[in-house]
Amino acid sequence: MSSAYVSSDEIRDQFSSAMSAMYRQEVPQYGTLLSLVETVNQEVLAANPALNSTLQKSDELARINVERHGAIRVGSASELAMLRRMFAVMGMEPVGYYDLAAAGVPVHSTAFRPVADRALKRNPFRVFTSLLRLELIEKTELQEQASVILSDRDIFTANVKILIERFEQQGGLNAEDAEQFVQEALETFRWHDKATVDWTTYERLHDEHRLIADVVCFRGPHINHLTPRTLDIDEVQRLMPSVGIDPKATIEGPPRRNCPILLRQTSFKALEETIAFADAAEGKHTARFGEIEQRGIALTHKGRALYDRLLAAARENAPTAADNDAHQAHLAEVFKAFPDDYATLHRDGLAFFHYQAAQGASVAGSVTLEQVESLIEQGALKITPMIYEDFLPVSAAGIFQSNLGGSSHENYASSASQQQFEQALGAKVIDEIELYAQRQQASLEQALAQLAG
Ligand code: OOG
Ligand code: NI
Repeated sequence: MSSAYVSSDEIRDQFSSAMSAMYRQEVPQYGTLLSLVETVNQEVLAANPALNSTLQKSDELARINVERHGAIRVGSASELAMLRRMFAVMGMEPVGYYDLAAAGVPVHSTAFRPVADRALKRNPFRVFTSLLRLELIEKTELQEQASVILSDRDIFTANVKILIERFEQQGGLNAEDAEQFVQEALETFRWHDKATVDWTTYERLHDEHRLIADVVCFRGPHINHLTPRTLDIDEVQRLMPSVGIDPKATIEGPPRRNCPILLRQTSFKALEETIAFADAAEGKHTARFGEIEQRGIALTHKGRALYDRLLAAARENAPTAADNDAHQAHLAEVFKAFPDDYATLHRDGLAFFHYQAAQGASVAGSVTLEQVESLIEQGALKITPMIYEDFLPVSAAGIFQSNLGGSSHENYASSASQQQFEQALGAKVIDEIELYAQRQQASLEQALAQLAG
């Protein structure tokens, strides 16, 4: 009986809160960040009753301080493929392809996340998952050594593999299995302060690229950050030093706007942690940090092209002093070219929306696309922004780089290879823009059917 199974949404919810508890214990400074985010969120809500009631109505207030994403990095195709099956138990599918090699980070990535409206609303938790591209290491001897080390480890517990198979065969897990699954899955993400290699090997891999050492030298792909939602990212960035947290220099993504677009993110710098190497030498490794995010409306291909163009322009003529205030002021100037009201964003086809039929409104017959605009103007059709659920490659590269101790690597010449990534994953990644377009279309059809009522 299928009702005996716990829903994937519920398992994901349990997993994200178990991960949060584990990470707070592992990285106390992350707990400090969570408290700061909560304080600022409460201040914003107190000062903004309209926002408070919108969030309450949409059922979001209760989850306001819950994490929105985390990130891991894995070393091999088989690890990535098993992760895909593990995330599927939690209703998380691979969405989007991100090439970071172009930005000097030898990985390519996807985001495992829920895709349906209802699932996103229940808990949108995502995991940004990167696969190391060993083929980008020029020294073949080092490349081989790294792949031998990786082939020796199993990042999954025996029990979690049994439970994943059971889920696949039965189509669900009962309450007891689901609970055990969450505990066993958590083991994959746990921190290990003992490296699997000796100090010399670590150093050699580290010298090639710090990220390679991080992926290759440990028993598992420790969660390297978690990211709660903030209602005022500028304020949290400003306040971080006052609670003893060292933020990265600038907030990534678009500037502050009336109609927020895409995603803004910032993080605190990764902490130096003591590691015991296999030859008993002691050393330091930096990998783990905390991040915050603030999301806005999802953009169409056209809107995204405009965003990419403006961001590139802003970066090209960036002021040399890269403190956050100067950076934000500069961005705000450049982004004046991006319409900042929902009506225009809709009319110009720059962003994605949800539609609702206004109470009591109705139309006769079928509606053409042009009529949709006038129905909105007349107030018969309401639009609300569809939130961006994905990531941004330039921002992600900025987050990676700020945690690589500033020792930026020159860009890798090799091109993006989505096909190679999908082969490792054992599945295709879902096109994120396609997904927003489908959700918008479904919402429009439903609203029009209601109007035709
Ligand atoms: C992932 C960095 C990217 C984001 O939010 O863009 C990321 C990593 O450091 O492994 O998490
Ligand atoms: Ni992140």
